[in-house]
Amino acid sequence: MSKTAVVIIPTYNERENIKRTVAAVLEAFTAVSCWKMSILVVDDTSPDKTYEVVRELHKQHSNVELLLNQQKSGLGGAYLAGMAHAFGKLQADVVFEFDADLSHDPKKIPLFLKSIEGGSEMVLGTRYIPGGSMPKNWGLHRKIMSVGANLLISAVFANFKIRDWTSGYRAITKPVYEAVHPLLHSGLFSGYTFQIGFLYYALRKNFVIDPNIAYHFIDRTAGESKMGSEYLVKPLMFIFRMRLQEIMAMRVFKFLVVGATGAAVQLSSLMLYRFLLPTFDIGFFTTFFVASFLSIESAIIVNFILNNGWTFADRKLEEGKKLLKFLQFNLTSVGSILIQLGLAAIGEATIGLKPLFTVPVINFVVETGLIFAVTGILLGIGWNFFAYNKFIWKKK
Ligand SMILES: Nc1nc2c(ncn2[C@@H]2O[C@H](COP(=O)(O)OP(=O)(O)O)[C@@H](O)[C@H]2O)c(=O)[nH]1
Ligand SMILES: [Mg+2]
Repeated sequence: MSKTAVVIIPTYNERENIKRTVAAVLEAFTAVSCWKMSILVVDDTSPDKTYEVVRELHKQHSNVELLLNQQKSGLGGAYLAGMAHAFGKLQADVVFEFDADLSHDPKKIPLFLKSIEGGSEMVLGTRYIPGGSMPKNWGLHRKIMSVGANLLISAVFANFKIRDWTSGYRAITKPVYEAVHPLLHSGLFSGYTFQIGFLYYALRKNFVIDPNIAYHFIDRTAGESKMGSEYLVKPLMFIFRMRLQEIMAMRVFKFLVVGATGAAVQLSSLMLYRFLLPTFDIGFFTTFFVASFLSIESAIIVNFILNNGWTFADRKLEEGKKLLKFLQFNLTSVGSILIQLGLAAIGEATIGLKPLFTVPVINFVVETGLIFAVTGILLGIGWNFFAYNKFIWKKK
């Protein structure tokens, strides 16, 4: 049984373009075998009555359909409505995103389908790889903006395999749609945010994505673009918000926040104990050692509670094991102190304490001792993270 693919074309005031676009896509269908191909135009009741032209086309071609929205719902809203209709009533296995202004070369459609036959679950048309390009008539600054924005997105998500995050030429299989569309709603995900957001969630759900169908983006010759520079801020906010959420969910980040909290507790409680202890009249040195010990232990307790409840919440300790693990936790902390002292001792014995250089303006002299201390602290932090993972909150 052959599979079904629906090319979804959202339109808003594309009266001058839609006829040529539909003709070109139908022409491209003739090069496709083994797939049942159709076109679904999603029009938001365009003031220029684009939908009337589509109704005429539907009379001539049984595989050209119109979905008419009563209100303008933006690019994202149009695609979500179109996909629901295509995967539902039209029983599509794959849908295409395709612009009405002939910016996308329909002759590439068979390549997208080939990739899906080869196992891809989502396929991206891409402008910024060999074989693809931006419009010749775009000025240099517009090209730089376009490439720059996409490079920025790659950098923020640390994913340079995807070169074109905003391209509106894509093929999407049903499983991807079903996993991703509940996470999007047209209000928030309009314009480029819809394209970036859809791709972002497909990536996070680990679908097989082929980002390498190169195409030459042709500038529209009729009608107006709906995407102005006002569409830039929302996508930027989206990518930074998502990335921040990811970083804050990362174990290393939580571990560092907890560590810093512990350090703050240690310092402030040290001051408190040194203020309170003299009332017991136990002498200066005893006071000093007891206060130091109590403040370190306070920090350890805070660290233990926060790491157990937050950093390692997914590996929370059983009630019965907590006491033993807490004692082990104290030992790992001793380990980190020993590492720091050991490094300082070795450094002093081999290199010795001497000034290295002076920071200009503030006249701060950097000494080898400072280097030993900083290295020791970093090693101590590394040891703690290793030991927590290895001994205290082991992977289950
Ligand atoms: N149904 C619908 N289509 C839209 C809307 N906004 C844009 N489009 C269509 O989406 C496609 C891409 O829009 P376009 O303005 O060409 O964006 P650009 O290529 O980034 O400049 C075109 O086919 C538009 O007609 C909208 O609000 N509703
Ligand atoms: Mg366009």
